[in-house]
Amino acid sequence: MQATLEAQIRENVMKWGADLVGFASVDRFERYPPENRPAYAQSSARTVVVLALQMVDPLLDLWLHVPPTSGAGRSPTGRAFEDEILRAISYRLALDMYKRKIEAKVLPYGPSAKNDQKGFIYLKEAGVLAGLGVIGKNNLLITPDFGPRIRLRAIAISEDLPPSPMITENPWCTDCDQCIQACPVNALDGGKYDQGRCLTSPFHQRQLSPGAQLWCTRCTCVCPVGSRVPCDDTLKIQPAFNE
Ligand code: B12
Ligand code: SF4
Ligand code: SF4
Repeated sequence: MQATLEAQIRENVMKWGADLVGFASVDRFERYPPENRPAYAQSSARTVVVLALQMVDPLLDLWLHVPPTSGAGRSPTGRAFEDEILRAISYRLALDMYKRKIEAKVLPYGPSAKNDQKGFIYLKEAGVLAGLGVIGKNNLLITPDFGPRIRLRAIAISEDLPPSPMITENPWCTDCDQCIQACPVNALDGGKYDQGRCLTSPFHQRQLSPGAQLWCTRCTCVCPVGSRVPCDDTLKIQPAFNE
């Protein structure tokens, strides 16, 4: 018996390197403004396939600013090394869909200077809607398998697939505040994420080479949820390129 399309997608993306995959029907995105729904980027979209890659080493979280940083789904301001891995898996999936005569679009990663807030989807929320996890006190998608130590990417396809059941309970955060305590600038105090404060973290944009910066990952490293590999992002090496 031939495996369902859902099972084939699951098997393929895991074989190509994804660590988690979930499916969300486009109607689950109706809570967002039209310009942040999958149909804005692809009018035939029926299902959003959300992929996650485990952050196995904080160094893989490096942001790359060497050219080319735009085009073919890249962010014009740079992209994390892990995002590049996910990008490759996503385009491979899109190509596979094309061979099956299914329309597919790798959804834009984030807001761009040109497009402002239009055309991209909120990936953490897409992860929730595709059943990968819940939003934790650290304001991130936490998954049972890897906690928040993941990065995400999404592909819209023109086929209806059974949506993954959403996780509705968050048993992990109730008696925990490790992320709140670990944040160097108290950006998670009071149960609400403060983007302005987060951006003042001295651990953002640590310049490790002319083309690579490491962003703060404190609130992801400390989270006890999911399987852990050593997640010390303090990097005992001396940054060579700070002024
Ligand atoms: C812009 C951006 C930033 C900006 C601003 C972040 C912000 N939240 O405003 C800055 C540079 C500060 C930043 C920092 C970080 N980011 Co960032 N960022 C993004 C980006 C491009 C857009 C995020 C956005 O604007 N979201 C919309 C706003 C409204 O959401 P929000 O305020 O954060 O949270 C709302 C929701 O969670 C919602 N909500 C709460 N519960 C529920 C439940 C349901 C059911 C739903 C639907 C919604 C919902 O309510 C919250 C308040 O309105 C995304 C990629 C993308 N396309 O999504 C990555 C992304 C969110 N970032 C990511 C990461 C990893 C980080 C950092 C750890 C830095 C790093 N090392 O890369 C920190 C973490 C900060 C934190 N604790 O939130 C990952 C998150 C992975 C994960 N596990 O969730 C993403 C998804 C990128 C990726 N490729 O995977 N980021
Ligand atoms: S560190 Fe604790 S409170 Fe923060 S997201 Fe993880 S489980 Fe929730
Ligand atoms: S990324 Fe760093 S500064 Fe921002 S909320 Fe997390 S721990 Fe705090």
